[in-house]
Amino acid sequence: MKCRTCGEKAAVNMRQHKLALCKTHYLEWVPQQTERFIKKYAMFHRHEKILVAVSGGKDSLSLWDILHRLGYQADGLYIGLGIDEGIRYSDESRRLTEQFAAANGLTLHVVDIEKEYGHSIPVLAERTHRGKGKPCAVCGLAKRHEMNRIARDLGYDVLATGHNLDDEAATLFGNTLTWSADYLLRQGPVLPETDGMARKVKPLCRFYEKEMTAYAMLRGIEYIYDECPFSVGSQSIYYKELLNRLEAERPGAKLVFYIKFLEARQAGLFANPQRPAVALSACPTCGQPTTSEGECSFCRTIAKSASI
Ligand code: Q46
Ligand code: ZN
Ligand code: ZN
Repeated sequence: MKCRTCGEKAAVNMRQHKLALCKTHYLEWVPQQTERFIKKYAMFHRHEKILVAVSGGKDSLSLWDILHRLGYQADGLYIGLGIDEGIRYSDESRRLTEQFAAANGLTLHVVDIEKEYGHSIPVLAERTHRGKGKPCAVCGLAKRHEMNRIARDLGYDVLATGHNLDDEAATLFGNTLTWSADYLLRQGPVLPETDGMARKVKPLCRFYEKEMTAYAMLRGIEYIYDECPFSVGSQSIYYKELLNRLEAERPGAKLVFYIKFLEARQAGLFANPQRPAVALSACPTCGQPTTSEGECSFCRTIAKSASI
């Protein structure tokens, strides 16, 4: 295979795009495409301050790297979950994130859940009996809460996460199997800001996971190879495997599934004009918007963990 741009030996062959590129041209193509998606979906402007949620994995570190290379003002946020499971998962992912920030002269904010709220994520989950043996429900709640808190308190305009096409297609597949209209309506490259909640964007949502792996490797980014130990056996991994089987037979199927959904959503397919808007009020403890009458679910979880 030859690079389409220069004719040299290709380093990456993307059957899904019928495109092969050498290392140099691949490392140019990825930021160019990202910039195109940022503009196409109106994610953010040059003057806006971006907070990138970084986990130490290939997607979020690559996203930070790309935004930095494109000249955006992007700082990082690492949330220490306190997950060990015999592989020092959180310690190692934090080390790699800090190493990346230092090597590139970037600003990184670190929030340690245990220091901030008294317990690590696995302990919080255990003490509050949320999540049937897995801490993922509490983890997701805490990550969303902390990302919003830091974005609001430190004055960021937008919060960027490293979700790739495989993540988005798997979520979409799950939501479609159950026709979860509310989730379908909210899923997309941009979730607009609401009172007290930062805008959320996913600049990598149209890149295949393997494209991000290739980017991280060709850029020499050192990232944590292990997935979070609690992700083993999750529904989203199962959906990703199913979609990969489809993709193997029909290259590009995953991308078409996602893009056609975005077009259908844009055309109003999932909007229900009769549905009343959900009323939100400010949590009396943290101030973040919530659908509950009193405290938000995160503050209730923290209060419960302290009372046991
Ligand atoms: S939710 Fe669950 Fe993830 Fe949290 S505990 Fe690990 S697998 S990190 S995306
Ligand atoms: Zn080339
Ligand atoms: Zn709250």
